[in-house]
Amino acid sequence: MSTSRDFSELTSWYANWSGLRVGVMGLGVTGFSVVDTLAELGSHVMVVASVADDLRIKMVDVIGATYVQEHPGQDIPQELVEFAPELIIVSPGYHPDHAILSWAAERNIPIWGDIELAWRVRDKVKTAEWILVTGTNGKTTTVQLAAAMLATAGYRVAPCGNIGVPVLDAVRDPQGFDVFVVELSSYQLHWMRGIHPYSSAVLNIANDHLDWHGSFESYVTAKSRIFENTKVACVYNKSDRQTELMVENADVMEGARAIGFDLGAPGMSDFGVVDGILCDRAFLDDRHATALEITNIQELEARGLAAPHIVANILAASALARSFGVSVEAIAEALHTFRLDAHRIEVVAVSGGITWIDDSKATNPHAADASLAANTSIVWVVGGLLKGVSIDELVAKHAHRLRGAVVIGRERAEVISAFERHAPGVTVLEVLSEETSDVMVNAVNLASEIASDGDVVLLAPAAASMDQFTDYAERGRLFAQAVREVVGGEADGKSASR
Ligand code: UMA
Repeated sequence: MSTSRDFSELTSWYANWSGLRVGVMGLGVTGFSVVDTLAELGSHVMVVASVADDLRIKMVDVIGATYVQEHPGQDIPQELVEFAPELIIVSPGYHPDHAILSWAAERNIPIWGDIELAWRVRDKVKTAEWILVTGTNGKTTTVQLAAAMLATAGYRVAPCGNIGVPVLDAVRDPQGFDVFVVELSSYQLHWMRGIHPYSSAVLNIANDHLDWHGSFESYVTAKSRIFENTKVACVYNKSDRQTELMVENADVMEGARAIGFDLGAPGMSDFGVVDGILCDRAFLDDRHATALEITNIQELEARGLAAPHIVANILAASALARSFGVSVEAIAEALHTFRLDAHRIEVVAVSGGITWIDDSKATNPHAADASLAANTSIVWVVGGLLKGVSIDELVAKHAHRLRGAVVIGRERAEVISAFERHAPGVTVLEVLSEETSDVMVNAVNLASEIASDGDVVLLAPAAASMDQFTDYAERGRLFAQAVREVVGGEADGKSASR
């Protein structure tokens, strides 16, 4: 059963994957895309997961792979040991210290993420260029913006990756794509090797997922991989020195340029804002003396896209699109019809002078910080899974704008103690029920006890949702539903400014 496989040759869909024994970890959307791909390539596949839905387990059987249930804390499954995998492909949600991964590493079994497999087999239909996007916040919006700009310019484009569509699904699309815009999480970047992106962007870096990565340094190290081997443009945030350092330290391809963006006036090779006009000073011949106008803040205001963090996302996406040759006219046209997803600073109701805002997507303190900073008199609905990140600094920074707080989530004690230490004058109420169906109804009732005319009730939990909800979308949806039931009011259908 010893391995004689030369992995350096497995760099094409048409290479010899046949008979390769691959252990796949996880049977969520990623794991299934990996199993399905490898089965099509003729590999022998065993997929291991602690829980998986019945339909996926059945489909694994139908396509001729084997599913093995793993019991965390117990020995490596005997079936996997006997299978003797030559390669392990791991889903992003697995912690790198997982027992099976340690077992594989001790045996020198290579471990890849799904992104590496997708890169190797990307020539199945048509070899698309890859544009990569990461950052603590704003990834999905930036990916959607860049994809919309590229599509308006006439390219066949696939937004994929952490956004919810496995890259392997895009690779296997029968019509093929010209370009992928890939959202990458720090989990995916941790395992990523050997990718040569066309352009890549890091939007911002703040504390998040520290429980997974162990420290801020290793989180940054994982994120830094995105710039490796970039061919054309490394896009970084001029207001976030960490992202600039990441570009400076990256091993990029000859000729790749560093392109900065932020809300200030752009230097040469940057994107920025002058007198309310968003400009490109990077992709034009005479960038010493001139700049190209992309759009202006007034236009963006009319479409609910003028919040500072959204403008920053627009500048980053424009930089990526311009690096690919998209005209400024096509970018402006794409912005004309672009709409933000739900749960991103969405005004769900205005009633009795109180504005109710759903920013359930604020799953970490960095995102919640931007929401809080945009308002002056706030009743803050906060709490959830803190992911090992302290909320203290955030509470201290915004205490002066808080009329009160309503604390949700299972880790309420930590949140409440942050208020006791850093905002002792602020009224803090606690949602005691942990039933998914009750949490938001209780939260909205408590918030209406504190809020009065002119206040904003802001759901910006600074924490993940999975302790009480399926995901941030369910958390936001139940909040909006509770607001409508308890207080009524009109929604304006736009994003609020921060
Ligand atoms: N599993 C175990 N044990 C573990 C971990 C996972 O058995 O310790 C199994 C589960 O039983 C299940 C499977 O693994 O069978 C789930 O795998 P997964 O957690 O990697 O999730 P996927 O369904 O494959 O979705 C992943 C991303 N999820 C995570 O990174 C946690 C999705 O991002 C992504 O959209 C998808 O791949 C396609 O690329 C979600 C996310 O929350 C939206 N991402 C985080 C974020 O954005 O903050 C990083």
